[in-house]
Amino acid sequence: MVKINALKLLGILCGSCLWTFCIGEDYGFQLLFTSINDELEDAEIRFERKLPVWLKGTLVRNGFGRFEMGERHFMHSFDAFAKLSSWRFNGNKTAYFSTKFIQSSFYNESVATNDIAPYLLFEGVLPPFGSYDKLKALVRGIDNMNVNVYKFFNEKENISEYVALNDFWKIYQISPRDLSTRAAIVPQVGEYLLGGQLGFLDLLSSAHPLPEPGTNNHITFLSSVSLLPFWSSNAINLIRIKSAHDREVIARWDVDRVPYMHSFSVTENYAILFASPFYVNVVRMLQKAEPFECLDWYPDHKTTVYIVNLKTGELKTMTTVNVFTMHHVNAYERKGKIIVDLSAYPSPEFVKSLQMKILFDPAKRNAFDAHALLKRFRINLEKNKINYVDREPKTKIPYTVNLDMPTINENYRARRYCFVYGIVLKKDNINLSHISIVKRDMCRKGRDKALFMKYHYPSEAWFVPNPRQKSEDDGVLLVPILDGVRQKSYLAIINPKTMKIINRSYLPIVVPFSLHGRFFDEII
Ligand SMILES: *[C@@H]1O[C@H](CO)[C@@H](O)[C@H](O)[C@H]1NC(C)=O
Ligand SMILES: *[C@@H]1O[C@H](CO)[C@@H](O)[C@H](O)[C@H]1NC(C)=O
Ligand SMILES: *[C@@H]1O[C@H](CO)[C@@H](O)[C@H](O)[C@H]1NC(C)=O
Ligand SMILES: *[C@@H]1O[C@H](CO)[C@@H](O)[C@H](O)[C@H]1NC(C)=O
Ligand SMILES: CC(=O)N[C@H]1CO[C@H](CO)[C@@H](O)[C@@H]1O
Ligand SMILES: [Fe+2]
Repeated sequence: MVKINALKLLGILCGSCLWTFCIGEDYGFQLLFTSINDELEDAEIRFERKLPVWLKGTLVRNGFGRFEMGERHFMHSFDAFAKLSSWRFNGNKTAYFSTKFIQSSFYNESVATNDIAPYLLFEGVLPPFGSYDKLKALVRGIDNMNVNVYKFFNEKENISEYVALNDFWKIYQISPRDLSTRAAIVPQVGEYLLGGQLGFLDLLSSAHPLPEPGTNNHITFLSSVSLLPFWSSNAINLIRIKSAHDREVIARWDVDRVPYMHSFSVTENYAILFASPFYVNVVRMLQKAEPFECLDWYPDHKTTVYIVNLKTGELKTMTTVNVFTMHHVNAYERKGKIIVDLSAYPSPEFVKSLQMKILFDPAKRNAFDAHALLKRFRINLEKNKINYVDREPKTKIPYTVNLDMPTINENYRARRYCFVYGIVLKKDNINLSHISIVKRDMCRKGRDKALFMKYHYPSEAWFVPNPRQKSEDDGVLLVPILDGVRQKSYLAIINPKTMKIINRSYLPIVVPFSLHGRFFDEII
């Protein structure tokens, strides 16, 4: 016994020396961005303590799985091959873990050729594609749906449809039970979209659709980039999703330049889009075929805010301060105003910084600014005015306002709410690897909470409400965390009221960084 412990200790010490020597003190952080090629289906996992009896359903998450193929690798982490992971809670104290790659055309072709196949990527590959492959990539578009999963309800057929998404119009249908990939879907809408009108690239959309309150529909947007700017103008379309295939246009309006937008907001009556001055440069896009190299940021320009009436399609356009956002938190209407909360950045620089070479270099990854700041915008439609506040209400934990990857109790979507859960990278404002899970109270001061464990690296926290919910934060947070010292991932179950880990289950393999996910309570 003593002998084993001594050996273990020696192992840990040596391991530590090695890690310290190689990569500073961020034990295991790199594993978040290291390929894990294994796949699993229904591996039984054990929680150390018994699970809440009401916790029934499946958490499905999407994210990164593989960062190279053959001799070629991705330059930007966002291009990693999509890999789904799921945790199924059977409701009898047992749970199963599964993880599989999305078998997209991009993935299949890459595996078959043992090389990264030429499809459009956010950034390039090394060694780079030749010009023929670049052209091919531009024509084929993005096929790697590694950002989010979502459920659409198809009223006509009375079925739920599960899809994997990226920031693009194309989606993949998936099976949440076994994580298998079904088919790619490129929905058709209206006559004047998608090939109906020559010279448009109907490409950019959102990986974050939102429910349309009071209906089974969802809302998203689609940007139409004109390839013949002297002939036709660019446009943004607000789209109603009636099923994975069935879409309708709520409104379409011309824009001078097409902004990159990752998410937006929906209230009972309106969709609100923040178009930051971060525009697609069409000419460069045609030359380089790498979206991240082809977006121009204007730090002195204002942000255009589009407010579309969901019922009438009527559009209102306003402007506000220069701001960049990846994630809107929530929005709602109150006393004639629209409240929109978002996780804001002073510029998109942060997104560009998530390149592999930066993530693997402690000095470089600690050098860029990773802090978001929650901002609350109040839109007065009658007076055509927008104002905003940040750092309100005050908090004793100064970094809870710096969260991104915001999630809320979805029962409070488009309604007045208080609690946002999120993660804060660089909690100390120094080390990217110092990641804290936080709870931010947008209503009252003094109720913010944070959970930080050194060498533990969490992804987005998903809130599952207790079905007999008594308060907004009555439920659990499910968070995949990489334990850098043990070099293993586990799923943490956190009590949102205290932000303490109630229990956890270590997994048979590492789950690399995952972006977004959802809990489907009907999948058991
Ligand atoms: C934090 O980063 C600094 C360099 O910026 C490094 O010296 C230090 O070891 C890091 N600490 C941890 C715990 O990773
Ligand atoms: C729990 O439920 C799962 C799925 O229905 C089933 O396969 C398993 O045998 C059950 N285990 C126990 C201990 O009841
Ligand atoms: C990828 O290959 C798998 C296995 O052969 C197949 O089931 C799947 O349909 C293929 N994906 C596409 C998009 O063709
Ligand atoms: C829709 O399907 C559910 C079961 O999946 C069923 O209970 C319900 O009656 C169906 N509704 C209609 C209108 O067919
Ligand atoms: C992390 C955590 O809270 N683990 C607990 C899970 O449940 C077992 C059994 O009750 C406890 O011993 C662990 O401490
Ligand atoms: Fe996102």
